[in-house]
Amino acid sequence: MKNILVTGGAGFIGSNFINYILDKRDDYNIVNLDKLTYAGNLENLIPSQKKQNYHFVKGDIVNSEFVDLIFRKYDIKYVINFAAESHVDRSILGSEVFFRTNVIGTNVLLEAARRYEVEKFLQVSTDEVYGSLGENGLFTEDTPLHPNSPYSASKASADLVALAFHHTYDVPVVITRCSNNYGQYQFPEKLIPLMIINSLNEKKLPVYGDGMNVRDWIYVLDHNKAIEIVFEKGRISEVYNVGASNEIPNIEIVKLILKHLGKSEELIEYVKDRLGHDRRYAINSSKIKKELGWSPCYKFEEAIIQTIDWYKKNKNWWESIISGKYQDYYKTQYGTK
Ligand code: NAD
Ligand code: TDX
Repeated sequence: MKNILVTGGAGFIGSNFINYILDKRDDYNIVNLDKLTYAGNLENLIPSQKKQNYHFVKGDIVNSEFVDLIFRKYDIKYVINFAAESHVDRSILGSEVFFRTNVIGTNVLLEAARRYEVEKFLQVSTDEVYGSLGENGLFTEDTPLHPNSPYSASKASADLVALAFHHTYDVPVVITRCSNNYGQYQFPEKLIPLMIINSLNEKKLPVYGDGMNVRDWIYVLDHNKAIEIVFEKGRISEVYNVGASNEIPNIEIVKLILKHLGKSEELIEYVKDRLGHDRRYAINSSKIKKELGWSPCYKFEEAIIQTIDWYKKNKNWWESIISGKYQDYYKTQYGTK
């Protein structure tokens, strides 16, 4: 039995990971440590909740005494760190909590990993640490770090802390850097769920700038399969890029959503651009493919339709989220409710 601390497991990618992994493995004992910020939602974990090898603990990764207690109580030997403040726009509105959770929190976990001599520490990172691309080229693992937003600067810092803990103390760290995810349970502040939900509600769809910024989209389960394989077979101190070679300008995604839902393109509203908006991300994943045998399984054309239909069918899930505090965020970010 592997005792694995999964942090941030009530968020979008972490909850999909836990549900996926516990469905196929009974040799993993998962302890999910999550602060339940606005982005954490235990409803995402209903498929896992009754399993004997799943445990939930509410807590903050920044709290070192509490983290220490969890490592001791559950005899933690492995860590997969998903916990983070994850939204670029919120980091532009206020960056402090990003550095607290993403940098200090990762440092606290690494200190505990060192004390308790963990056997592997997987840091879940992002392609945004590389900055922005021009019209050509792809991010490889050797692309210099050039984060442009407070969010990506905090994630790049966390990567450097993790690598330093390997270099200095031999903590067995491995890092994944994935491109933009989509799928079920994604918080509706992110492009795809926001546009789906606004379309369903016949609300305006706020497209930043000229809508031609490009993101490289991957289905969340393909990302999670990459995490599984890096966790099992990834070489210590290495970085693995993860992406599905699926570059799409934002406006095309927005139009695809409207078309599938049978809504008018008149709902599109071009709004003021995001500050410091990265123009293009695109990932070269040949290292993880060649070395570890991973490759994406899901076709964008099918998985995006499944995702749109999931939000259509699961109004209960998002209706409670978009009331209350989300409305305040929306007003601050978009100037309208
Ligand atoms: P999310 O915002 O949906 O979930 C984050 C989770 O972390 C939430 O459950 C939240 O409650 C928890 N959390 C936040 N602060 C915490 C703290 N101090 N202590 C404990 N728990 C805390 O994020 P996500 O989209 O699922 O992203 C997960 C990870 O993957 C992040 O590290 C992110 O940087 C990375 N990532 C995301 C994407 C993407 O497209 N969403 C792509 C690449 C990498
Ligand atoms: O209302 C919007 N209008 C708009 O045009 C929103 C929310 C976004 N956009 C644009 C900005 C980006 O070009 O859509 C694109 C995608 O935006 P987000 O969904 O906010 O994602 P992004 O900023 O690319 O970051 C995401 O991918 C990498 C995740 O949020 C990060 O956690 C991850 O690390």
